[in-house]
Amino acid sequence: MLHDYPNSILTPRGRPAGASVDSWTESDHALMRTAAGLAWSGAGRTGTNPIVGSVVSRDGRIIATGFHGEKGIAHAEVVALDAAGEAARGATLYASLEPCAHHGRTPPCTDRIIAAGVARVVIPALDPDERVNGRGVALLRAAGIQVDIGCEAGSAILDNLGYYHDRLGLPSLVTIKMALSGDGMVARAPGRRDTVTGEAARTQVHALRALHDAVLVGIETLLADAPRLDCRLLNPAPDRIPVPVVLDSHLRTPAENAWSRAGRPFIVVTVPGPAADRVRAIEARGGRVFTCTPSTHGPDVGAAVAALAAAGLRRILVEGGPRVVASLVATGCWDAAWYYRAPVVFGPGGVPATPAAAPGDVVDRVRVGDDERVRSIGARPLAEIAARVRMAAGNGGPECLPD
Ligand code: AOF
Ligand code: ZN
Repeated sequence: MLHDYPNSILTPRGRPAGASVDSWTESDHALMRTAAGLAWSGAGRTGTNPIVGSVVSRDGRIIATGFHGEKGIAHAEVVALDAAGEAARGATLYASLEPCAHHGRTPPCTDRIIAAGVARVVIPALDPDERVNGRGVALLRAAGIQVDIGCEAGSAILDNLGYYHDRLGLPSLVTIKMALSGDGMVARAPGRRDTVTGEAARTQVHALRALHDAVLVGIETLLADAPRLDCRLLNPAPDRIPVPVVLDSHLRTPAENAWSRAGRPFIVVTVPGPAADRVRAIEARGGRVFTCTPSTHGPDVGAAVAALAAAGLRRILVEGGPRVVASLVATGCWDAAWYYRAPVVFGPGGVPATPAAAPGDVVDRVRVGDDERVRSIGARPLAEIAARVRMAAGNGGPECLPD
């Protein structure tokens, strides 16, 4: 059994009708996971909106599915209900976010769900958007629909963590991604570039990149791997790709690199007193140089995250190397970790991942192709999100959270 504290912290207590918190069925879990998985088809095309997926089901079987494909167009629930047609009457609707209750670019999903005659709605957690935040649930319940909250909550919140950060006014999102071998190595030897995970995991990482504003690596990773840090495996392509960022105290970043050749802007974060000719060379090729306070090894990562936020880059994905990740974890400056472990052995000469396992509270563990993905959440977002959702719950919204 997984350690499921983050999935349970947002679980409802004393729901008015139907199941208690302990009685999510395997089918509820599976269908919610399907809805959440569908949401990723919109990654990188929903702008500041969340990614949302939805499933209409009867007797545990899927009748129709939908996802929010693009900012400004139909929401996931509406797509799924359109596809279901009359079959939605009396069915259960799973949505990976609380259905909206407001007129935005599209009419409220709650109206559509009520009109369709859905009998039960299952969601992981409330929408933190203040226009919704419990109102969706209240409207559905007032129309006699059974609404069950909390299924796969931790996983759904992790999928949309950047959105939760934005809407709750939390500081920058720092996500750590690590790809490691079965024996905990990121490469077979120092300075080497080794493919670790399979195609499915790599594609998923490209979708994860599409949900971030910047992808950050240390200079050693840049010099060893020359990573492109783009989203080329996604089809259709996202609206925009994240800005590559390198932590580099001695400005060893080649001005001529994969990003400058592709005409992509990039950022080099260094420490005070950089060599003026190096700065000029980097700037001439479309790079920007940020100067931040130093720490033991290179620029202070917390200061780098703050400098990126000041430049409008608030969702940061950190893709290595081990030293950068270790310093983020040591300083508590991280929110989520995605660890992909591949079934290969690199041996004792390899470069160890640090930390060797996902830090913090494990939220979920799934197979992605031949690899295993373990996701965890840090104390910062968990405490904040739980507190904020609890506040909304006490404010005329649904009863929702354990004390
Ligand atoms: C849902 N299902 O699929 C999505 C929701 O700009 P708009 O009109 O699309 O509204 C965006 C807000 O709607 C967003 O902040 C969030 O509250 C909700 N997004 N809700 O029921 C969806 N994408
Ligand atoms: Zn909606």
